[in-house]
Amino acid sequence: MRSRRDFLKFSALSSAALLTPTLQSFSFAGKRKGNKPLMISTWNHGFGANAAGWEILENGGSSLDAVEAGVRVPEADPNERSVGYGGLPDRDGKVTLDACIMNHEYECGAVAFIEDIMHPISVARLVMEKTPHAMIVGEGAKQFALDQGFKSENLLTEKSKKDWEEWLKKSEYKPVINIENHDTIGALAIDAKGHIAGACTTSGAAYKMHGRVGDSPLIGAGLFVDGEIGAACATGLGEAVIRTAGSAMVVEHMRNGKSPAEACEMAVQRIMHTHKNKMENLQVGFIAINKDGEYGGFSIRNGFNFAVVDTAKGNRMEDAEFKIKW
Ligand code: SD4
Repeated sequence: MRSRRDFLKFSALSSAALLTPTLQSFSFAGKRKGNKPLMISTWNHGFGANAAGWEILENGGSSLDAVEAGVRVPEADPNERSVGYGGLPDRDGKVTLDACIMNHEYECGAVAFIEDIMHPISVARLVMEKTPHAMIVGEGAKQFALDQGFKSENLLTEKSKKDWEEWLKKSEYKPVINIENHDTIGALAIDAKGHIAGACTTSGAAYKMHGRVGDSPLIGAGLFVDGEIGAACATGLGEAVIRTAGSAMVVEHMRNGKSPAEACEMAVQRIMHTHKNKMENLQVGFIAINKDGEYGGFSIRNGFNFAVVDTAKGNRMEDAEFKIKW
């Protein structure tokens, strides 16, 4: 964690940059080029997600199937404390999940504040494919999932329950983001046909208020796909991403000719500008890909990494570029 001195040092150094209105031309992020098909996924758990997605992509399958299969891996893993089964609960001890998915044809589906369903991403996909709606929340989302044959199951593991009970002793209301290296999983892929898709799923901020929904299930905030341009997804403090329509902004920067990494950096820059009085411990990261198979990631602070898989180099972890050292 940064000391107050570092924080002041950072503030003095960066306030001029944060206040300049010329953010459009301010970019340091490098270019990273993969080849198609390609999949990238957030954080260390992105590695397992990529492995599952890659089985589909290398056999000629669709990017939509790949991202869904990919993010189902951490959703089902009780050791991933920020996604699906085993996710940390809200302050009332309830595990409530948010997810969304989008294909290359501007079709999307989302669920938010859903309980007892291990794979919200697959429910989100069915919202997209089987309903005229884009998003269903809470009890309605659970009912829809049950009607579609999903099982109701307790997602609060003993370990997450213990941690929550420990938290209750102080009940300090500070939604915790980026605990260790486990967080929201966002996955983006481009398949052999050149179709792009994305998926994002999370248990949200640990010990959040009951009913709180973050950016992750919100199309345009946690995820955005434009089949003609590229795709982006976000991780970090959802409120900051919502306030800036983060992922949609990344895609718009790519539309205007920026590389994925540059576009992510510009969105990070915008968040830093709009949150200049709320920067303490603020972390947000984006990953993005474009139609040409370029990809990139950028975060406010160091520590954000993502997995990349393609035929040239296989599955590997890469660090995102960043603006501030913790
Ligand atoms: C949220 N963006 O609910 C999610 C949490 C997250 O890194 O991504 N943390 O705000």
